[in-house]
Amino acid sequence: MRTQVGIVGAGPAGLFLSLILQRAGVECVVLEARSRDYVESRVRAGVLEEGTVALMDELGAGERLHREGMPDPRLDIRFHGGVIHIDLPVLTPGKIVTVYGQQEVVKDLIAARLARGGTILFEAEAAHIDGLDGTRPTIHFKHEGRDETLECDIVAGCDGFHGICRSAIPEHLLTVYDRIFPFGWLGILAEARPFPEMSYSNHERGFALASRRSPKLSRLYVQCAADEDIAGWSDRRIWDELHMRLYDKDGGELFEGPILQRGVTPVRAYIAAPMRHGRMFLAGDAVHIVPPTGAKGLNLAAADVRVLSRALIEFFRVGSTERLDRYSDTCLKRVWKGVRYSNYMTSLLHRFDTHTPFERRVQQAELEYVAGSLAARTTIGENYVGLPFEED
Ligand code: FAS
Ligand code: PHB
Repeated sequence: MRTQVGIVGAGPAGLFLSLILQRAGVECVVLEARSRDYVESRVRAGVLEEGTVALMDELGAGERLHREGMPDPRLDIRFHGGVIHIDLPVLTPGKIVTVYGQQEVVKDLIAARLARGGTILFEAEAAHIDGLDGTRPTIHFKHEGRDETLECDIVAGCDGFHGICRSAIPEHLLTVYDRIFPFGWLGILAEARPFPEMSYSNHERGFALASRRSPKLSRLYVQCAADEDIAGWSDRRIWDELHMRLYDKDGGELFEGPILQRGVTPVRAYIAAPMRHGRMFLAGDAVHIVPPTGAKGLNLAAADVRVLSRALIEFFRVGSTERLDRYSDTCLKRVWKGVRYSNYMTSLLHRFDTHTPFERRVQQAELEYVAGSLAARTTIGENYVGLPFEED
């Protein structure tokens, strides 16, 4: 097989890229290791920035998002001193976020890609890539029991943190920045009336988050050990911890219900630079991971692809590599601001067993400061809704 852009991975990054390129008449093929059912049922992120919603609309894939997604004008931060309201219409006029599950985004993008005759090969696992330092890289992959190759002009590595593209870059050429937090998130999807507001909570027993997926589906998280064995968490224990950590003393706010899905996610910040090697360009989790506290993972993947697609379209239309040569630096500016915000929110809201009494008091003082400062609440608001894109 041959194409102009070989895209490895059908997560948000790969799918957004395929639709933008297809609209611009650039040929591309998406290779996805897992089945369509699998990628469409993976419960992950839930908060879409304004820019990500706009991209869905631009690609004509936003109809269900506007019908089923939940515009969210506020986020609350609970702590022993009370509740901090981050009111977006007041703090970031005209900008809000939309709550809409990542698996729904992936479903809409796959449907749009296939409806327009685009190619996505499912259960097609890329094994290795060669020729990256030339002009005709080749992706070697397995599909339907056969060894296949995809010759292309450009490889887009959108294969997530555990993919193969990043490791195709010689180690000595990559600079890695990494912070592994000493805890994880135990997340559940429950058939229960959700909390009215997106609510993050700092509690002495640990962090908790109350989000949602629909008026009848709750998405809830509690901080747990980084290597937590989920088998040690009965439904009762999960709900009890959520009630306590969300300061739901009389149990009147948090509704319980059947738990449909549960899992433990590590909390980590990871950035590899540069996001390019020869004819291969990395985007999304393939090259950066942000702690989920900032709800930035999916949105940064979309932002990378926004930059990469413009550069690729210019390359194929006029042969210029000027934008491609700037791709990594352009994206890393936004990535590091997303990491900064996610790191700040993670440090503000979680219980660190390694904290000294001094550090614990500073964390409490930070929460009290935010509670009393319009400027601090505005800073959180403007990062939460998504920083403006730096048009270049
Ligand atoms: P993805 O990982 O989504 O997609 C990569 C795709 O490449 C996958 O479909 C994979 O199957 C495929 N692939 C891998 N290797 C391949 C190969 N060799 N050949 C072909 N295909 C291959 N972000 C938030 O903002 N909020 C959250 O609450 C949140 N929760 C998360 C929970 C979990 C368990 C995980 C892992 C991540 C979570 N994230 C969250 C981050 C997440 O949403 C990512 O930021 C988002 O999926 C990034 O999208 P992609 O870069 O497309 O990577
Ligand atoms: C979610 O709804 O899954 C969600 C919301 C906010 C976050 C992380 C995840 O910071």
